[in-house]
Amino acid sequence: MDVQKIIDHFQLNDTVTEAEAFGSGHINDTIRVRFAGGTPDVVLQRLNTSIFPDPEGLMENAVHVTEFLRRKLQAEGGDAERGTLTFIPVKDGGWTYTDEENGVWRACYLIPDTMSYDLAENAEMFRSSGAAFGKFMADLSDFPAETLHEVIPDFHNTVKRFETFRRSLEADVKDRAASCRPEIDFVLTHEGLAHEIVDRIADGRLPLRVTHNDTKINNILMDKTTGESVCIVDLDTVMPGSALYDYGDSIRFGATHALEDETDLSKVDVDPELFRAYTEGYLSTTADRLTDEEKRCLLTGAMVITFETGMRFLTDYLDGDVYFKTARPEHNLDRARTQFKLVRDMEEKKELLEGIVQELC
Ligand code: GN1
Ligand code: MG
Repeated sequence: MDVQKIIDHFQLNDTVTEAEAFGSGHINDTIRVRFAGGTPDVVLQRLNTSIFPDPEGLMENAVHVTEFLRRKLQAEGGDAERGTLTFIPVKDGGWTYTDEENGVWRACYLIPDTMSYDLAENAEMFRSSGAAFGKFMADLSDFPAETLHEVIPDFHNTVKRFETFRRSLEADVKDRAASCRPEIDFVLTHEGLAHEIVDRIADGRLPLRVTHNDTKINNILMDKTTGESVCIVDLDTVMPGSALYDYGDSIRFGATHALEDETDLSKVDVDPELFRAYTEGYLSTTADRLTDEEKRCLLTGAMVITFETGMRFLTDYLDGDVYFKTARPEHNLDRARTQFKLVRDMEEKKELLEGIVQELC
């Protein structure tokens, strides 16, 4: 791939000196680009267009959201340069460049002196990420939701995700079902969980908000020196959704000391202290906005999204690994197993975790 040729289509006029793979996303390809002539480093990404069929719509969302957040940051005297992403326009107009092989590219400036973590280094870092994701939602509370493109319809509709799982199980195109019976049974016996949030949204007990929808801690850039949250990234799935999925997704990914694809399940459990830290941080920026029902359902949100994510990994395993990037044959199955182990652990620690939520609310 000729990175210089791609870069030349963006409003950047400089010579590329280095291009290296960057980050740990499961969907898009990400490259960090350095330049000879003083242009700050750029993050270049090829979007996965089978998952994101409307990349220009996706980019309109991302640009609109970052501009909105930048204005808010400026108004409150924050660091607007580091606090939001700055996307780079394409010379011919728009925000994406399509190459000869139909690869769709977008670019933004890298935010200096920051890094992202796949696991929180300590409770303080996790608390700070909770405050940042909470603030993101709070800042977007007056964003015009009706202008957003729905990039992936029913993204966190757990009931539909369950139906998709069942279809994949029936088709069993790779003959893999026999090798993951315990995981399949886990999903089938937890069908009720799929309804917990979807049904409450449907009958109005829970509100829709503009949410991030992919609140893994590695989607926050942290200051390299202080460990403070600087900027929220990966705005690809910003859409109307439930606050509970955002809160829950952070807990699923970060309130444990194990990676999402850990194969030693004895290491996979929820650490109540990390759970407390995130909840504290999150409520510090959202407590005055969340409804009583949302507060009551926080732990449920964590259980539902963890179940949903495990079910998505297992569905992809049954489908033959066509959605998430994998690095080994049973990668998706390993990921599904960690998620179900976490759900089981949350069930076991339910009283303790509910107690923490109630104490903090
Ligand atoms: C995907 O690409 P990445 O790593 O930001 C996925 C999320 C999952 C996550 C699981 C568009 O996110 O929904 O929760 O993997 N993104 C999409 O790690 O499906
Ligand atoms: Mg993502």
